[in-house]
Amino acid sequence: MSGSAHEDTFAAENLPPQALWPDRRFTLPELQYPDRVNAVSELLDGHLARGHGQAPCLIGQDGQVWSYAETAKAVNRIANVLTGTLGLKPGNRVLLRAPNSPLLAAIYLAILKAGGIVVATMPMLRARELAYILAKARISLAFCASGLVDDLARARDLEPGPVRIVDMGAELSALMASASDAFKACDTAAEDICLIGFTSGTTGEPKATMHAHRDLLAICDSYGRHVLKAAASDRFIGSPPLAFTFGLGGLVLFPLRAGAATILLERASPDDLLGAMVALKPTICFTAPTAYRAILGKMQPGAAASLRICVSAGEALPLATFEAWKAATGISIQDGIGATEMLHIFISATVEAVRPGATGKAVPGFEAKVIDQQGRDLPPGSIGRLAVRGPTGCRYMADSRQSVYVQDGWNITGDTYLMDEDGYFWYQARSDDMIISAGYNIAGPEVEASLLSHPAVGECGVIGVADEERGMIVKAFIVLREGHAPGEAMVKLLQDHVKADIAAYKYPRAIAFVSSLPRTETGKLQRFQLRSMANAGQPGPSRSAS
Ligand code: 3UK
Repeated sequence: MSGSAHEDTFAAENLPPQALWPDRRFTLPELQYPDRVNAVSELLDGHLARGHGQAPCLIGQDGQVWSYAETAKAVNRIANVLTGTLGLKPGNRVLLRAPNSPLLAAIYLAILKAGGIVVATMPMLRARELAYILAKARISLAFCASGLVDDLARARDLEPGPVRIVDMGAELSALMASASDAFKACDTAAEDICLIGFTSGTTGEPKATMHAHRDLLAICDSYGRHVLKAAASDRFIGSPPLAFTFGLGGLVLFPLRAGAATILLERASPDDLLGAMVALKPTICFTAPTAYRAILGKMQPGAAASLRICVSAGEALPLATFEAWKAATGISIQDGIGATEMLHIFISATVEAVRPGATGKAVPGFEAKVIDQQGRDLPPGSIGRLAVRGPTGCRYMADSRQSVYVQDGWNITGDTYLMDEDGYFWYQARSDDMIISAGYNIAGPEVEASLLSHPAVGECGVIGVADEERGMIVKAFIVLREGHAPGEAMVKLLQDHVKADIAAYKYPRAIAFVSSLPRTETGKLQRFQLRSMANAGQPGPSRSAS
């Protein structure tokens, strides 16, 4: 029997029409799942049956360890609370609002196990943004960290429907205390939707992507199994929140699939991450390129000695960051491009084959190609739009933008790429961020990478700004490292550096010095903010020259 287990049919009703779905390909034997599967039975309960119950599973910031057996019991308790007192029916959406922690991961798994649909949100969201999510995903139940309830309560008041908010502190503890630690997983179909992930949209309303139980396993058995190749002895660490699917995969799904341990940090600034690296001896790190760069500036020799694999995603990994990390730690950071729409990484470097500066090759199970504006395949060496397909793919919830992301069964990520003769993919820019200056196409990230290779530059962002003569000119916003002063001399120094490093027409004709760059909660540079700063004639949040 392969019918849905959902009693609440909201998800099925809001999937895009099947004609607009991407082609999903299950080309590897390990991607062939039974029609009925609950991801949590595979990721967690299976380990107990195999006698792995005493192994460490979830580790908190304080170093406190939950074994696989303890995690399974907590998950069962919460699942009983969900289906009992809280009245959860399979298919209901449950909102989560909390920083990463073992308890948050346990609640996440409990919702999946009970057949619910997780809608995890970034802790930084405010009432208005939360209200949008409550309405769009039709949510009536939420779990919230004690310190973050205010904005969620305000969001609820903006909403017509009732929303039960469970405080993850004392309230949940009390509910769990009287719940049984045994729970039989909901008999979900592999295709039952189990998570709705909102994109951290830089333009327009956030899009809601839908993923099924099968998809959670598919990223483990493609990227996880063939690229990451984690062992049960590994200890994962990282900064992305579980609401960002980069974090969900890297800090929950991959470690559990491998029977490994995962360190879940409530506070995960570069300083916190570095502190936890020293104290908790992780072996695999998932974070954004800017975090690797920030940590480098503060690292004592040996601080990262326990690490063996470092994964970077969310933004292109600048060559300068790759090289500096390699020099400091001996480790080649593995870049990988992923997307909320695809759930996780689909093109990645591998340990065996890192080509510095390139993102990498298509992850086993995925296909990737470069196409032109009309959708025709381009030969190696050409620059065009990235198209991918594989076991996962984009399904937006009730959103007309489905037919923009999925064309001819391929997922069009919105990135401009070049594929070389050997099948390595070289990132150029977001397609709508390409700068066209005096007829030349210039990719902002390439100019950023060049600037970052200068010792005075801490962080930078490059955009095109309107120019009468050239149509657009390249403008760089730069955060200088300590001990370097802004001013005309610095502008000239950095311009000359870029001219000597890459084709001279790409050099930034305008430079503004700022104290910080606008970033999303997932660590991405907000180029649209830089553009509006440039349009408003404001050089940036603070001091400036030029
Ligand atoms: C950009 C990259 C160059 C690219 C994500 C890993 O970032 C994730 O998902 P989002 O939906 O953003 C997707 C877009 O981000 N991007 C991501 N990684 C890279 N650009 N090099 C990279 N390595 O524009 C992409 O289309 O926030 C990343 C796993 C899960 C994710 N959701």
